[in-house]
Amino acid sequence: MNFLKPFTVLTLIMLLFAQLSFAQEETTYLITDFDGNGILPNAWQSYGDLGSHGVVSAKPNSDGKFYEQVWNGSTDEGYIVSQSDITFRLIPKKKLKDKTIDNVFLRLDISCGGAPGTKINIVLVDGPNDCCSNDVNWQYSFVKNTCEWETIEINLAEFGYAYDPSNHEKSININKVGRVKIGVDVFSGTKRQLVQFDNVALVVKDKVAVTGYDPSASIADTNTLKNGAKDFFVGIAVNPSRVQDANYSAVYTKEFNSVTAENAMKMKSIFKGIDSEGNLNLDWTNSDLIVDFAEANGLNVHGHTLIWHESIPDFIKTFTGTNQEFESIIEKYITAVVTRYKDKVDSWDVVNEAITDNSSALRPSVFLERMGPDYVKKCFQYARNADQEVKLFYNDYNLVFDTQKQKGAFEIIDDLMANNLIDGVGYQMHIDYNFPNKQALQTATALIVKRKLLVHFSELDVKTNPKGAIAEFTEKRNNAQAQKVYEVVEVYNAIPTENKYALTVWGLKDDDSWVTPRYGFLDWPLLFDSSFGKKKAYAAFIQALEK
Ligand code: 9MR
Repeated sequence: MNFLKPFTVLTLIMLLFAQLSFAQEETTYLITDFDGNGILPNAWQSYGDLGSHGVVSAKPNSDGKFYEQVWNGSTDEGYIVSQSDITFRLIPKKKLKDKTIDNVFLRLDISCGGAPGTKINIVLVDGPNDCCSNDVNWQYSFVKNTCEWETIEINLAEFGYAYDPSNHEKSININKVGRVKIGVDVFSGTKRQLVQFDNVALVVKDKVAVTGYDPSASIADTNTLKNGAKDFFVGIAVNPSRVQDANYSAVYTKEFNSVTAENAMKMKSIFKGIDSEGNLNLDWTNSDLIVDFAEANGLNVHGHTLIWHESIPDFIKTFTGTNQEFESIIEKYITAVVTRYKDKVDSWDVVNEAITDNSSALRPSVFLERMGPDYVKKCFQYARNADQEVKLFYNDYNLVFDTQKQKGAFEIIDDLMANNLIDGVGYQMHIDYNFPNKQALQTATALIVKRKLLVHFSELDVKTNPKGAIAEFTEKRNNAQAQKVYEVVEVYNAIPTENKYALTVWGLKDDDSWVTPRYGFLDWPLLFDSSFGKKKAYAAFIQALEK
């Protein structure tokens, strides 16, 4: 047993005493302590490798007093979840009836036994199988940076979906906790990684301490988003009609110091045709309006986006010339746009959303088809040739939690870095009020920071009604959204200054958002309500900056 263990046990005893004096506030269920010969209390049923009497020293180096899981990594870097290595399972026998997801916590002692930086997944399985079919698999990922034993406590509400993205919209029904299996799963890695754990418990709290966003704190009207952000831009997605509308432009210029054209700088808006000599017909009306507005008001411009499979004019989709001609047209297009806005646009999303969902492969597109798998690199090279100063970004969605897509994206990014063609990565933050969790945001952000690239949290909006379950914006969702915004801003603000670029909100008012028309459910995803009123999410943004 690790020499630190007695302290952990002591801490637990103290915690138990503390619980006694506040018995009505916290109830610990189903604790399992492997010191006691791995005996499982009646409340737990073991499953899988544990055998019928609790822990078996099935793994090397385990003394049987805590449970140990070892991964002898052989792959490049920790992206792959080894499902076969989920060997620890406890099935609570007792159902936790009438407890909401907000007040049930998983508590456990954990150590990484000598490999700091070990990535850990804890998995909840709500269903009959171990993995995937018919199950709802929820996952909580974090990186353990020190290997001292520590007691961690995770709100079950912070678990995100694991293996099956179609479970994304499902919630954990706490009345089903009786069928939840808890697994600890070690991410693969280049070196041997190890996780040890003990004293696993489900804790039900009557009162949940508020961390993060404080709904009772008021924000002075003189505060603004941009003033709170000391070392990065706070951006807003705009469009031509709104920059000309005094109600909007007043808020844009008061609160924000950077703009992104929501649609006006996409290929479909600018590229109108090709004449018989191969000259491009480009319409700058809308893009100029936005760039001029930014210039007149001293705002930064982030360009969005040169190449995106969803914004292609028909004549490009159906182009009948040779591949060589196609490529030359794309080069001309990128060169023309970047050149026109040289010294005016500070940064470009060069290629947007190039990777297929839940996969590391390039998304099928006319660009891939006509220019080959190197098309991303070619486009970045054209942009770089046109302007050596402008910052070049790769931008995509779900990169925080779609580990396959993340892997594919960083393969591209690493290749671009090797060729000195990229300055930053945009994580589109189209997220939900309860997903992804803060830890996942931090872990994914660290992947950009460690590469010394700029981080753009682009396209922030926080869905409050992803399943269409509510008909009006409830106070509970309002607070939950504010808490999620708080976490996003907190994570962004904590990254080193040299890696910061911008945090961009994808629209001003709830009723302006693309979310409701796209998903067909009424939603309230932004920082301002439909009357330009500041929402709790707005206050949370500022609070997180003041922390
Ligand atoms: O918000 C944009 C919406 O108004 C457009 O109709 C749509 C198609 O051009 O694009 C939306 O913005 C997308 C962004 O450009 C790229 N990431 C996903 C965004 C939401 O769909």
